[in-house]
Amino acid sequence: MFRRRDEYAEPYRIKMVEMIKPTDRQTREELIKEAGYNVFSLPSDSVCIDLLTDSGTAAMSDYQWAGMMMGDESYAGSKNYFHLKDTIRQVMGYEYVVPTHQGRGAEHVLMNVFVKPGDRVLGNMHFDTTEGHILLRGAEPVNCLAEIGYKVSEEADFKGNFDLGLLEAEINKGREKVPFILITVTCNNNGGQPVSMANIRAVRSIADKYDLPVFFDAARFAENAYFIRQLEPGYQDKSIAEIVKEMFSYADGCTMSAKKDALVNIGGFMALRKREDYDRAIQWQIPFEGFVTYGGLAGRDLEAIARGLMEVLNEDYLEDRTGQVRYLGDLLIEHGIPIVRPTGGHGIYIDAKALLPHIPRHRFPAQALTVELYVEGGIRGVELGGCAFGHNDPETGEDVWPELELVRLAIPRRVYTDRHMAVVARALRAVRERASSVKGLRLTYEAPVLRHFTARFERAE
Ligand code: P70
Repeated sequence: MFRRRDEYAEPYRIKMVEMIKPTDRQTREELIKEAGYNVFSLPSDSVCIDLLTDSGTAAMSDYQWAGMMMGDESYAGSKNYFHLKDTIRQVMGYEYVVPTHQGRGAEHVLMNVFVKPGDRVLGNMHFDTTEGHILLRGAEPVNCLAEIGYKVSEEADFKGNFDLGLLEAEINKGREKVPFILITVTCNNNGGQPVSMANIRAVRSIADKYDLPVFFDAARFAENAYFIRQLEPGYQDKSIAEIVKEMFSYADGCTMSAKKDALVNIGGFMALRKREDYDRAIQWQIPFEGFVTYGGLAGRDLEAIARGLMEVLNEDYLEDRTGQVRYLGDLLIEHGIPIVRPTGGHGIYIDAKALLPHIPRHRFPAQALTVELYVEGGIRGVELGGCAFGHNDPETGEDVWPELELVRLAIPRRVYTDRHMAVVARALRAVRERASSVKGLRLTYEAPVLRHFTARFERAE
């Protein structure tokens, strides 16, 4: 099913390197305190191994860089836009393309076109920016993830799947309040877990029964397709390109953060099947993102996306990419670190509640672990737990906590080697060994939406 890591080598060689600046523990202690115990506020050159995100952090290929020199920077009708449009038609099967500055720009357009105040947007598990945009429209994000998706230590193949019964029950609470169904591939919040083709197909048939549109949040569509190829019966002899085409055939369009599976440093788009949806989308794109053929991006960025979308379909690349994530996961399991199982497509998710059971939810165990990992090894992960997804209920004044309290180590694409992974594993083992002395954090500042990006903390005694 999956080849061992030492049975194959990286399917690329390295042409340019970026030096990493070493830091000492004392300096890191001072820097993290200054940063309000929030790794988003650290200067990146004080980070040795940066696993904050796999978004916009990929190493582009020589072919993509060559494309950057071919940028047509015309305000209207850039040839790179037409290249991107042709590529998206070929890869995804959608005719209409709305470039945006990044994924959330596409989400903004999608929500403005389809969502009204009081609506309920159903998905397997909405990502935080998606949730933010739904809330900003005065609507409600509703997750219909299958129960197994919340069970961090239980092994199952497609933990990003919808609970189809729950999805239908949610539709039946009021069909007219549901603007569309959103399938996020892979499911970022619970570990980069894939959604099976069978589940996608079933979501489509439920949508047809109620005459609802279906969209993908396609940020990691190629990684999802790779898991389908490896794990789902009937797909072993299909190419990634064929699987991707079938996935997208079940939806009316997608939003995409090109910063993930288009292997670029910036960009996004919305792709649509129907002309009438496109005509409505560009009414929001033009004022917020830019003219229809560039949408906030330079021509050279559009070219790099077009080239990246083809490159990401390469099976050797996807094997190496997901294989490196699994390699780190296996090392952590060996070191006794509780992680979400099985490992997903783009990162490792550590169960902070299990590693730091003495820290209560309101002292942010996952945030505390993120801080400790930085102090220990200069490694930057990100909290996806009570700070990112928790909130204070304005009516009851009570804290509302998400199901999961995770620290994510997202692996940038084609950037780090397996030895970097080994260093990460060693640092985490050191934190685990002194886990009982790790202190929680007190929240001292929070913004009303997407608070994790700018929150500030102090160490609690
Ligand atoms: C990540 C980044 C972005 C994202 C996503 C999905 C499934 C849409 C978007 C928005 C965000 C992030 C999180 C923590 C630290 C840094 C960055 N995900 N849908 O790393 O796309 O960022 O292009 O606006 O995962 O997972 P965009």
